[in-house]
Amino acid sequence: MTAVSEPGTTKLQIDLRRHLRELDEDRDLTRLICEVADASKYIVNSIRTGDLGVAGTSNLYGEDQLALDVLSDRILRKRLIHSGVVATILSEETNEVIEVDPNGKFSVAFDPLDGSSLVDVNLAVGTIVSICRGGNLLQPGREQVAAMYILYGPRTTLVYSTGRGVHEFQMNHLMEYTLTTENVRIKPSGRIYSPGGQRNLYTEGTEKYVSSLEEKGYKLRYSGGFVPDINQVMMKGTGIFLYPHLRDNPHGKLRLLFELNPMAFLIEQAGGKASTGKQRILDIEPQGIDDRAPVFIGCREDVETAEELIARYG
Ligand code: FDP
Repeated sequence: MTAVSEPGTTKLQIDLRRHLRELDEDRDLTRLICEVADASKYIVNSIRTGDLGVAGTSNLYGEDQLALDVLSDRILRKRLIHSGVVATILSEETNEVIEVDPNGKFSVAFDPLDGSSLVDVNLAVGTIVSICRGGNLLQPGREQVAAMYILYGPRTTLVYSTGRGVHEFQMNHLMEYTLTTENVRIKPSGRIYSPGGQRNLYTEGTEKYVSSLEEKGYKLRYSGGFVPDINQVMMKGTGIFLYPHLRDNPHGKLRLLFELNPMAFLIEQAGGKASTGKQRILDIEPQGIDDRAPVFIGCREDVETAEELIARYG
């Protein structure tokens, strides 16, 4: 892989488009990633106006408001449709497949505002995007050509990979994304765990797993937002996030096409691992756009320990 700078170094002057160009990325893919980045500027603005946009209410001027997740969906969808390079899009918000252009190069699945229920309590939320070649959305995650997320926290950051490492950018005062960390790497094991789902519904394997982490002194860090929780693992370079199969729900909660595939792609690119507890997330053959799966994602050895305990105890 040709890196723009040495691993671990910081270059504030490189913007997203230049980074993609210097890595010699496909021009249409560059365009698509930059369209998503541009859309996120409008999304962050909507979040920051403090106008919570509860659907069915009106704003100061008596205009009808859109819920923030609906608004974010419209912003992103419009940019993707006008990019000129997209064949098919699918949003977590509307759950409808939109055939944009049969000659388009890419299919895009996205969650425009993941964790939107956290906006009104002022916790971090994010946008997640998965990009595959061709118009077929139901491809296993290993076929993704790129994945990215944008985290709307105290700072707005964008993390992307086109299969050549994982790179982090930060939005500056001009609302441009500039490179902050190139070639993000995750350690083999960690000291943080983020457990989703109700503990009293964990299976024996997951319960033994979480207890083993606690015995080893792992600290609990769970925000309830998938993007900030994954970003924590990514940027601290350590940790494990799980949203497991539960006794009353063997499929888990998180959705394969919009959440798990893009995050698994990014985490693997950074040297981590992502598993259902039984198989690699990126090898799952999707059966439908609603597919969900349990997930153990983060430091490689921590995911492997989960797999061992689940194989033994379920
Ligand atoms: P949310 O329901 O608030 O939209 O998949 C959505 C998600 O949030 C993830 O962002 C988050 O990791 C998970 O669900 C949280 O689920 P719990 O509320 O069950 O913890």
